[in-house]
Amino acid sequence: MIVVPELPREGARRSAEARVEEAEGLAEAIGIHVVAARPFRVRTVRPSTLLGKGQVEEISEIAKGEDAHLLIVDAALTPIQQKNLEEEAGTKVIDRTGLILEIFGERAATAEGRLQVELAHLDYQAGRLVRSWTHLERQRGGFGFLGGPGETQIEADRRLIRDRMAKIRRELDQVKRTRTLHRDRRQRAPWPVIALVGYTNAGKSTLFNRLTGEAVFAENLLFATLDPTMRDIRLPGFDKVILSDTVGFVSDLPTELIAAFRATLEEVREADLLVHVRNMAHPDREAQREDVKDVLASLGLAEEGSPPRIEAWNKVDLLSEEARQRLYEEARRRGDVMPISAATGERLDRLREQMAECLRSGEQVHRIRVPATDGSRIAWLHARGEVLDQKLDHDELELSVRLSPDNWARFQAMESA
Ligand SMILES: Nc1nc2c(ncn2[C@@H]2O[C@H](COP(=O)(O)OP(=O)(O)OP(=O)(O)O)[C@@H](O)[C@H]2O)c(=O)[nH]1
Ligand SMILES: [Mg+2]
Repeated sequence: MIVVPELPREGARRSAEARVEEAEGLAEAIGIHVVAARPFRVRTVRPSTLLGKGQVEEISEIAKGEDAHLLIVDAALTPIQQKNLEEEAGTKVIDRTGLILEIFGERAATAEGRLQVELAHLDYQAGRLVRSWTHLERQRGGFGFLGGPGETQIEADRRLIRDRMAKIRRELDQVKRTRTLHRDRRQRAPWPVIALVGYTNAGKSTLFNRLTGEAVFAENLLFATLDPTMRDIRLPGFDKVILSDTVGFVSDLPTELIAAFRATLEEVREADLLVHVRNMAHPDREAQREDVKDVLASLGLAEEGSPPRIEAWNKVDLLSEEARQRLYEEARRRGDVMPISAATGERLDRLREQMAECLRSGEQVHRIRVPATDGSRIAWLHARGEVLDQKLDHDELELSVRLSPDNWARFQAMESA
């Protein structure tokens, strides 16, 4: 059963119904069969259980009546609150962070993704009393942290967890080095990169498939995509542009996971353009937009020099004619947004044009090699561009520099001079 606590400080940023629906979507994303889901308005927080005493009793009643084995609380619980709730409600309890970690645990497909999720989960677990979840494990099988591995963790003390975390970090470093090598190889070619970002279920993968002609997993499922995928696309005036589909964001994304996924989202950080895909048919689209902005900011993408952003206003096919016309109107005035439908293909040509235009006017990161002794050219690059990274490779200096198209052209002219 799912409980969505409406806390006093939260205000009315999003509707209770939409939160219930999202929580259900999250639970269903890992095959949990939901028997009851409802909001509870919390007027004053009872520190020991978050929810009020009467509310917990009511929840316990419903859980018994519905024969629910698991209580999902759509909030962040302290370890103590979680334990107290388990005792008072008579079911296992998992909070929003735990639920999201579960989903990521089940979905992460690459070695790196799995390591990162495990790291995030250990971090979360280190602060909690570990329980056994064997009933769920039997029900679902799979990778879930709810089960098997949890058993061994029961005996494990924090020290063991820390040792494991240290080991995972070392393995991750190794994986990252390999990946950087791959990326270097790709980036030496001067193709611009566009990354699709946005709230989970906004339609990023559907748009990705439309633009690339590929068939990556796009489902009406929260967190359908976890690992970034990249493909070439053609845009007007460009031989080749690389498009990247990425993991979707969600409100209250566990901080452990933000840290863990920073590396996976490196493609996003190094992109030349971010296309923020939004589900314009969602009642909480504005709140979702804020959530995405928050996550991007926490990834260091709100600073100057970050890639430019445009918004793809997706799912306009689901809107009334009148609402759709309003969006078209606004888009005409603004120029940095494009109403589209990834499902019907509506206005995708215009989105392509807009992306191309943005790339042309925007700055780009170039990977440049110059002889280490060529002080004047190195100084020029530092003066004209933003040097993101530089390293010495034998007697050459390899720099990642963000340059305007003008300066890039000037530099190339210098080089051939
Ligand atoms: N009606 C309509 N449905 C769409 C549109 N774009 C995507 N969808 C549907 O929305 C659901 C989610 O689409 P995805 O492309 O998987 O969304 P995503 O942003 O990649 O989601 P995550 O990978 O979970 O972050 C699917 O059921 C799509 O068919 C659209 O323009 N109109
Ligand atoms: Mg996706």
